[in-house]
Amino acid sequence: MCRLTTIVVALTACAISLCAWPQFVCAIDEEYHVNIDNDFDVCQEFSGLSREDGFPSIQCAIDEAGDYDTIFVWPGVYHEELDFQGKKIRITSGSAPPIIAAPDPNAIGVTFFTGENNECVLSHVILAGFETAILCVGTSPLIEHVTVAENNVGLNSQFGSSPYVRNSIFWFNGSDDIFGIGPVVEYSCIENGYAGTGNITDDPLMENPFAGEYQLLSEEGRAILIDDFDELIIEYEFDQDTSPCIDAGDPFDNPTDEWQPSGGRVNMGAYGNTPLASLSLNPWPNPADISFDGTVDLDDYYILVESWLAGYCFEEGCEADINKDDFVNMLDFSILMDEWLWEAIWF
Ligand SMILES: [Ca+2]
Ligand SMILES: [Ca+2]
Ligand SMILES: [Ca+2]
Repeated sequence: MCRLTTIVVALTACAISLCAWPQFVCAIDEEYHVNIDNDFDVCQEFSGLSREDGFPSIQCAIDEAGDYDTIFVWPGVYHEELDFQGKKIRITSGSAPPIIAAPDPNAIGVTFFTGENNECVLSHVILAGFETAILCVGTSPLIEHVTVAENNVGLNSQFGSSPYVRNSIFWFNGSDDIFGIGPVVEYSCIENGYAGTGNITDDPLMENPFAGEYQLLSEEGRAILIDDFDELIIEYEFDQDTSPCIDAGDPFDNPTDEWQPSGGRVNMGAYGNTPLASLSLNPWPNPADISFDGTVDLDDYYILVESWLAGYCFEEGCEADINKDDFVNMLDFSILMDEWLWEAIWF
């Protein structure tokens, strides 16, 4: 036992010392940032380690990243063709989903042709204007919460590929949304239709996709990003219609990144499962879960008791008034006790 401990300590010390040498790449999961506001031609002038010092293009970040790193792309329109290079990385949004737009009409948006598997993830981005938005050649990446609109082909899957697409929207693509054999598509809105659990073909009612506005219409509220530097500030516009893609994502996904009312279920598309998700007309699945975290337990108890003792609610909408009779009292407390230890299906 003593010898084993010594060996472990020695190996750890060795690993630390090896990490000090630049030729050894150590397995530290890094977070890289991409910021379109930085000058486009000079990748090397930026570290990519913060939003302010973000790389000027997404491909700069892919080139720099190693396996298990995450690339946060900050808002803006990026005219690029991307190659994942077989790296086990996640590309996602830093705030409002970025638009990856075709630099020319023959361009391919994102190419997976170096053995990518489901540890290679593209999420929370919009792909628009490409000949082919996503091309898989013998690969099986995970593609979730993307909006793929106004391309010729949305996803082209070839040579034994089996990409897994979920919680996404494919709309206004000229010749086909999903082309080729092998894709598994679930909880997605596909204009031309595609077989798979939870898929729909209803008009997603995006705000104005031809003007670059891909958010989902909602009578309850469509988010407008006011500021995302010091703190996230969002205001809401109210529409005449509500998108069928709201609360139509995978019901087993944790929806708590969406602001309330979220309906307790993620939305499809690039904005789904982010603070900028369009708001829901559906109630949270259990009104006794006052804290909206998916369980009824001490969190909720403390909020209720605090409001009860004070004689009023602290939080907007008075969630502690579980039965909505304008009082926080024993009736609400008894509902909470009845629901004690309830868990949402995604918990
Ligand atoms: Ca929702
Ligand atoms: Ca709770
Ligand atoms: Ca009450």
